[in-house]
Amino acid sequence: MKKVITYGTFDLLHHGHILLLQRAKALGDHLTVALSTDEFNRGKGKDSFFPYEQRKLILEAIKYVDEIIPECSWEQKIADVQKYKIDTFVIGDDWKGKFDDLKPYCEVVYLSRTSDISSSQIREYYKNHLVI
Ligand code: C2G
Repeated sequence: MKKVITYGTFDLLHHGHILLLQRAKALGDHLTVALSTDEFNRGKGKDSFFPYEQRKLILEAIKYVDEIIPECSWEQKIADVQKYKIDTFVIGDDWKGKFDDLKPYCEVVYLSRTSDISSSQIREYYKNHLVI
């Protein structure tokens, strides 16, 4: 069984996230998502709209996702790859090159980011179109 892992916040889930998860799963038989905790998000300078438990519940409903683990730190990736016997690490190419340190441990794949959508765009839209 070929195991794939990816990491992210996956807030305000949109088609960019789905296309990433779909392509990641297509690279193997089992996809683990390491989901950024709320605390780790704050460290990333992100304040997600949905808290961890709700982002996890939403991801669990996605057919491409087989397992969800918490992402609590930048440094956990090598340990995750070894602990979960991961063959392939996948992430969007907005991170291109940033995780090449994983290459001795697993295949590293950067997939093209979907350009026309982002969670911050969605947040901005609702901020400007909020009708009270
Ligand atoms: N993504 C994408 N297209 C978009 C938006 C996001 O392909 N329009 C991808 C990102 O490249 C990433 C995944 O979807 O692979 C999740 O994106 P985010 O939730 O924004 O995650 P990020 O903040 O990039 O966190 O340790 C790695 C970090 O946790 C990654």
